[in-house]
Amino acid sequence: MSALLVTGGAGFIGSNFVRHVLERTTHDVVVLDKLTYAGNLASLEGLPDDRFRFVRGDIADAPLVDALVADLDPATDAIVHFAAESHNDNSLAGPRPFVDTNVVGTFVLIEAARRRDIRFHHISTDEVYGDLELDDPARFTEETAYRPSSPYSSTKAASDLLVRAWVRSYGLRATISGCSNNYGPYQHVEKFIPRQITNVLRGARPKLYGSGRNVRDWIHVEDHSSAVLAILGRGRIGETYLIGADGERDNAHVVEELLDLLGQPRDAYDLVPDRPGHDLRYAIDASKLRRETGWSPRFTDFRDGLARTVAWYRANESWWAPQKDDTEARYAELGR
Ligand code: NAD
Ligand code: TDX
Repeated sequence: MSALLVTGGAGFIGSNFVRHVLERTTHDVVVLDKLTYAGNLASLEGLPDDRFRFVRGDIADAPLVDALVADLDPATDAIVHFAAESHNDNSLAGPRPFVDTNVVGTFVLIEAARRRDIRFHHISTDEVYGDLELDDPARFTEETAYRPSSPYSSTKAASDLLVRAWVRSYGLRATISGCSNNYGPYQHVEKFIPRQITNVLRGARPKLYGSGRNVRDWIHVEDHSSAVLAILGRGRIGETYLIGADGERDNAHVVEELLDLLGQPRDAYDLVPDRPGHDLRYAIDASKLRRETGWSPRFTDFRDGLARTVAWYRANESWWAPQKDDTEARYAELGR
């Protein structure tokens, strides 16, 4: 492949993916991003002009999408689709943009891709499978039934089903990946790990929803990027691949580790009212991805990954400070 059209490339995972691709491959990259509250051009600073271009626009804008897709070569190029409204708490407070971007936006992209027969990779989430009991030995596989809980996860599930139908009905050359919770640099401070790090850096206490016992399966964002490249290179058309790095931790454990890394007592956090419908536990079995593509994660030491992430937020206050007050004002309205 020689060029990738990356939607949502100014967001957390998209910007990490773009940097990863430009550093490790010879692909050129065009980013299409609306620059919502979650998109940030500062996350794409310093990229090489001769291989990277940024276009501001909406994935639901069909004429714009068609024009960008017309520049792609079906023999060599691909669309990698990260753009989404991505935050569960926002989806509970106002679901409309989740339907517009995650469902309608994905529809516009796959229509453009199928007309020009462009290879398409759809970025999805483990949340489409709902949740697991804390003591259930099971993990999600590609065969697990869809059972999304939130407006966010239901719109991601809807977009997955559109992609699958376009593969079967129109022969769209697409793959789907469902990843577990990402952490690392350039993540918006509304999300769990950066919210708690930046709270402590500002002298406030971390805020744990409910009991703090909910479990997430953490993966470093660099490992997500390498997995997506592995699927683009070696994944089978029409297939879904789950991406995970065996990183199950409960939220209280994560906060205690962060407090320790930040030089605070491990119990210096507050419990706040729970998120409505809060999924209990996610856990991924990534054996299909490992078996079929040979991928394996590199950031397997979670405490070390957290320490690097803490160091990044310490060193980059100018990146996150502009988001922090608005984000905390939104949480204050929700009582969380
Ligand atoms: P993010 O919210 O940080 O970034 C989303 C980006 O999409 C932003 O730059 C935003 O401006 C852009 N965008 C939003 N609506 C758009 C539109 N209509 N047109 C064009 N651009 C638009 O999200 P993220 O955490 O980086 O997630 C990226 C993708 O990965 C999403 O599809 C998400 O569902 C998926 N995912 C995220 C995680 C995670 O832990 N964060 C885990 C699994 C899957
Ligand atoms: O302040 C907080 N306190 C807290 O206890 C916040 C913001 C979150 N939490 C809890 C809720 C979850 O159990 O931490 C866990 C992680 O929360 P989020 O960062 O909001 O992520 P989650 O809801 O698990 O969804 C994430 O992973 C899957 C991404 O936001 C999604 O885009 C992705 O699909």
